[in-house]
Amino acid sequence: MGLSRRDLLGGTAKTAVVAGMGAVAFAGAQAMTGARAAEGGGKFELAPGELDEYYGFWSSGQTGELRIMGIPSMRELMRVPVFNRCSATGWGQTNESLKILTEGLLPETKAYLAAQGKVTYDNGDLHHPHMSFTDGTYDGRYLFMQDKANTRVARIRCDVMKCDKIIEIPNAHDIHGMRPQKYPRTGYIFANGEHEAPLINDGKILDDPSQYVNIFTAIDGDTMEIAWQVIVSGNLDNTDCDYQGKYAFSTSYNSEMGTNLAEMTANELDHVVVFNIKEIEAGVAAGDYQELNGVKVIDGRKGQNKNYTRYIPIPNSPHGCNTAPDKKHVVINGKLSPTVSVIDVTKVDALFDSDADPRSCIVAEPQLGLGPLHTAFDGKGYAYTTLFLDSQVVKWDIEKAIRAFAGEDVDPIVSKVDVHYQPGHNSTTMGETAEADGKWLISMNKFSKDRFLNVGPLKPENEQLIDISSDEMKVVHDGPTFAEPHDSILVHRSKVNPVNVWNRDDPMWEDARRQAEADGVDLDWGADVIRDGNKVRVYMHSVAPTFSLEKFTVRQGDEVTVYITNMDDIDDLTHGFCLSNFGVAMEVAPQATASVTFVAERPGVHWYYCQWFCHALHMEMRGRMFVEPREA
Ligand code: CUK
Ligand code: CUA
Repeated sequence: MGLSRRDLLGGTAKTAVVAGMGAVAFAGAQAMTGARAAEGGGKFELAPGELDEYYGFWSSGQTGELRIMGIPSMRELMRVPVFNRCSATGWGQTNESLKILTEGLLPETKAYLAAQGKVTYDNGDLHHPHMSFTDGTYDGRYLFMQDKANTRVARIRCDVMKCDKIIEIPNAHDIHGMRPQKYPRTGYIFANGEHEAPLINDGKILDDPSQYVNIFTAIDGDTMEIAWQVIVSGNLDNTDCDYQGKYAFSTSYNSEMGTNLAEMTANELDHVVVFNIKEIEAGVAAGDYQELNGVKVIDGRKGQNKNYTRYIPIPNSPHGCNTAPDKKHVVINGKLSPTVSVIDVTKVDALFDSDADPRSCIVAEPQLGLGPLHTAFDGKGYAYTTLFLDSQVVKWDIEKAIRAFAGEDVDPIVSKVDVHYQPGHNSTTMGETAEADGKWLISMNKFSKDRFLNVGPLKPENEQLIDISSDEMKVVHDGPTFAEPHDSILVHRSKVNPVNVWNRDDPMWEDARRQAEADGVDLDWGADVIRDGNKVRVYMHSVAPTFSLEKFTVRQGDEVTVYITNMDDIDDLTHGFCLSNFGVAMEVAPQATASVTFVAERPGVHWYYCQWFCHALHMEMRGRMFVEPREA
């Protein structure tokens, strides 16, 4: 332990020392050397060996994984499989990952999948990754993310950067907007069901939209259990919450509850739903709910005369919902309206305490340009809104927008910059926390068109790095990404502290630990083959460049489980286990255990090999599985 892989491989000791020292070292002697600087801003291209100042946590859309980027260099650092399958790491194949991918599924989903010969979904549509908060800023514990495709919410542990929980949300359909509670801590994860369906969707009601509903869900981020749900009027798109722990806000582009484009866009005004967290908790405590699929469901629809929700009218089809780091304002992005609507959270109490006009909490509604989708912030009073149709980002002054709304003759728009092309989300460094620092903005553009070498009809997305350190925004870097990230967060590296080596006591392989104990085998240093009827359990450890078993024998038709424990404890010394022609492959990082189960239906000699380059003798790190043919 403590020995760096970099030292082992003969890398320069100096680089390793600098890397370990963190931000302070970079601010000094190394700054600007060999790096390109944006005029007026910080450097954005790092010299070899230099580390980024920020982690970028990226959604991947329908790819279903989470990606970790370095910002400002825009280098992709890692991919963390979540809702997808991963050929490299064995996610979706190892017993450890299958447990996470299956244990949170609803019974009817398991039955549906079983009928397809599957145990879990293969796809996911991950739009919104967000970190857990304590006291209004990131705390480095967890990342949470949703799956629009199959109505799930997942959690990643930031200590190891692996997914540890996935739950399917009952009663709701297609989770889209999702945010963690900012204050006092996370706490709740708020999750929007976007698509309308009957509350009990068993086929008795079909083409009768008057009986469809949408569901807002609060999940306990610590236990990953559902705390409560609220039935709303209209649909739910994006969501965010305040810095007081009192309210969550969700946009609705289909207040009409239409089922086609014309119906969904019919009304001049849609709305934002305000959820009163304390009132909902009190309602649940008082028993004012129905229990559906084991979840307490509150009725927060219009006309209930309850204090669970309020509906604020907003111009046609709002989309993004973004709370400013001033802890006071929430920006609702107009999409079909060229405006954004600014809610003052201190004026929201009045909506619940009296019969105040629900729009009395709107304190600004500046006209910014065509197709405002999402807004980010710099902590200096400025907001940055993407204009999808104009292919621009607009920088505007929140205070001036409020004064203009009150009748003063001031223009809130500071500047605009062209982006390439059609931006959706944007994010700023620490911008969704109270510690927004206003250094960098990422514009996540849906179309790249001519910006990269042509790769055929399917083009990458284009994510652009923009220097926002001065009034004039400067696009300084184009970054292609694949299909298709929606959202990202930019987290200062001081907030994130992953380990280099797993702890042998990690709960990730609890089942393997229990099984080894039952088999009387040492999981750490095992080299054992246990037969249990037609089930065979093979325990091996790996130390570069060998597996502890150079061969083992099973019979055709046996159900074989192979447990591999990587007893190397040097950082970056990952091994793998690939059983060729069996479709079996998995990652085993330092001090981890991973296991995989398959049926040995192929007689003969089959090689297993280490598929993670670990040593000069990595090619030799292999062994044989003998499968004795079934007796005729
Ligand atoms: S949504 Cu994609 S651009 Cu799913 Cu956050 Cu707005
Ligand atoms: Cu072990 Cu390659």
